[in-house]
Amino acid sequence: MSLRLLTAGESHGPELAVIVEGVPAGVEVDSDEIDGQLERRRGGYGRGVRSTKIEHDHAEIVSGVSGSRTTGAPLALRIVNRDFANQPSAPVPLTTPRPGHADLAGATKHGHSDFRVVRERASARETAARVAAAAVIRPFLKEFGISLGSFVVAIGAAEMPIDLGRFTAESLRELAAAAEADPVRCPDPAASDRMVAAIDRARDDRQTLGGTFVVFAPGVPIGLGSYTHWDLRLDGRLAQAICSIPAIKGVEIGPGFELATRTGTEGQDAILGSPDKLVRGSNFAGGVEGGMSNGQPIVIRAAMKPLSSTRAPAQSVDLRTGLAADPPYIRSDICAVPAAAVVGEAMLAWVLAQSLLERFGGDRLDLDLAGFREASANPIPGVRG
Ligand code: EPS
Repeated sequence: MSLRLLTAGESHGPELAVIVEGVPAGVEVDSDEIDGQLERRRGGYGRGVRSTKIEHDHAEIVSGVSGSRTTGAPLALRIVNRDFANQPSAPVPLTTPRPGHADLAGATKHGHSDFRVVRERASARETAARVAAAAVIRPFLKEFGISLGSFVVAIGAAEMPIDLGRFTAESLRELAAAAEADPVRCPDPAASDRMVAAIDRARDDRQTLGGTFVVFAPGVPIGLGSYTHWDLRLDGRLAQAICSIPAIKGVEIGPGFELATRTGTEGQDAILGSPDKLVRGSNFAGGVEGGMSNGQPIVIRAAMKPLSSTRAPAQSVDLRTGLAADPPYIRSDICAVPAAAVVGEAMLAWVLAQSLLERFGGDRLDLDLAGFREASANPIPGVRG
């Protein structure tokens, strides 16, 4: 069974629509949990007035649930855009494409002369739909012992020190718990203060800031994904999913870029212990070996570019007049890295759920879990354990 997600809706249209297909029957659905995830995504220091003051995202479940459990039929959800009510009835067309946005390529591709049409769908507002969909599937992952978390590592030049290959499930969970209460979702208080100050400076300078964040998942069973074909490799799928978040320009599995500077021996995660309890000396692989989960926490770092809408002037051309022009400033966030980290969790959840269902599923949660327990009890035929 494959798990599929479709989203529809424009940033300032009446609502976002979500269809989730392929969730096994019997998964608990908690509307408050879904809204809680939406709330996490909406926040973070540096967000603009839209996210902080106008929207109060709520996902209404339209189908696919009976009582409080999934039925196996597609789920439909809707998230109303409160800002729709504030939209002018005759909006001014946008004819000067903004560098860094989808404006120019999107309008050229589809033949639009008003870039607003492109902007409306390209907006990161769409990620609310993804977070709602992932919130539906997170309880399914929990049944298999998989948890998820995230924290912000850098905003602009303000950075917390990390050692990506040495995190344990416990240390990751502690960092994520500390991040939850922090305005920029950074678990290091001194770094967080520097990040907040950097966002304030950027606002004063009419600038925006990007940054990096870590998303992780402990408890992932061995063998999700596959070494047998390129498009089944888990790391490739994870990179695609994370890179599909607007403004993400870099994805690293474990300390991928640092690994490139090491020797083969220095980059290995030693296999230690005995056949009945194998342990690994480190997690430089970020939880993926040979395109498959290896039982270690999945650890990913992603890089987000600074948002391209700046109050400071930008260079462009008004395509009506052909003259050089500063594109109009259209309201934006100063920094959305904390929100992107929450979306990163959603994308990680999604890929893991897809991979789990490919391996164990999935029409019925109880049968999926039975297959999972059997596989866990019989790891490698003929090997002591
Ligand atoms: C976004 C621009 C801002 C953000 C928006 C994403 O909205 P607006 O253009 O209405 O000011 O606040 O994000 C959200 C509303 C959201 O819920 O994430 C953009 O252009 O991508």
